[in-house]
Amino acid sequence: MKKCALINDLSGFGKCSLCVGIPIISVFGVEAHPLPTAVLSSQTGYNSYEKVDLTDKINDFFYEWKKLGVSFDGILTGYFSDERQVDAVLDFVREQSAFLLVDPVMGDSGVRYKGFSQSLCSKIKELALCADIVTPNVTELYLLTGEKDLKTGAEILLENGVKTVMVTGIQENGKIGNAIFERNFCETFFLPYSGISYSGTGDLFSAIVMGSVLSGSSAYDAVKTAAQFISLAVENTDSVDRNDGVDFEKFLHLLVGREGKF
Ligand code: PXL
Repeated sequence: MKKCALINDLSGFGKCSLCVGIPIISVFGVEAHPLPTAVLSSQTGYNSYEKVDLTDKINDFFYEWKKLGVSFDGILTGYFSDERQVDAVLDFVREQSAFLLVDPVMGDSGVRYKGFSQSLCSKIKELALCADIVTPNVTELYLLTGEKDLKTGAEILLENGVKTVMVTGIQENGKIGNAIFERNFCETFFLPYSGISYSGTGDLFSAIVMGSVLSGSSAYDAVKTAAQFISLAVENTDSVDRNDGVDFEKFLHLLVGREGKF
């Protein structure tokens, strides 16, 4: 079976990060191997939460993985709570010849998430530039490139080594879009927008893209699969609080055996 390392946090409430990544990657028939960057009682959008930072353990975890002699087909990264975590991942990525998808988790709706300093964002940018696919939302693309224009921002990443840029959460004329940018190619897919931007949709997006690509789909088909799945899950979400995330569990079966085609 293919193996995917998932480097992300584990949050008890507010469906996101590893709680989303593990089931999604598994449903594609790919082994999910999590490495938690932090353990939280809930994601940081709630007013109060407890957090255990695992920065001091990350190199020990990688060391133990290396002793096992494992190699990965894919590495998917998400939330980091410290620059030193990103440095450890940069070393690990350079040692593996895995397909790298970096979800540059840094902010949303025009603001940085709590705890994301300028220097942490710069480190995440360094990692993002090593990636095969980067999946920023509109805010993160701006934080990565300083560009508000999506095409110009995506081109900066492409010119600096990224193969595919997928921009999520593009709001236009009451619709929500996801765009794919590659050298000399770009396309945006729009779907109806409910008006609520739920937490965790970025994590769903990056995990579905990774699962699709590792099961043989093109990046183009992977974006469509992710966008359609999230749209369906959002439409059928009961949560009143955006922090609770979307009810993706009800639709996991739709991804089984799809090989990236929804
Ligand atoms: O979904 C992004 C995310 C991931 N992990 C943690 C978060 C957030 C967004 O707020 O707080 C801990």
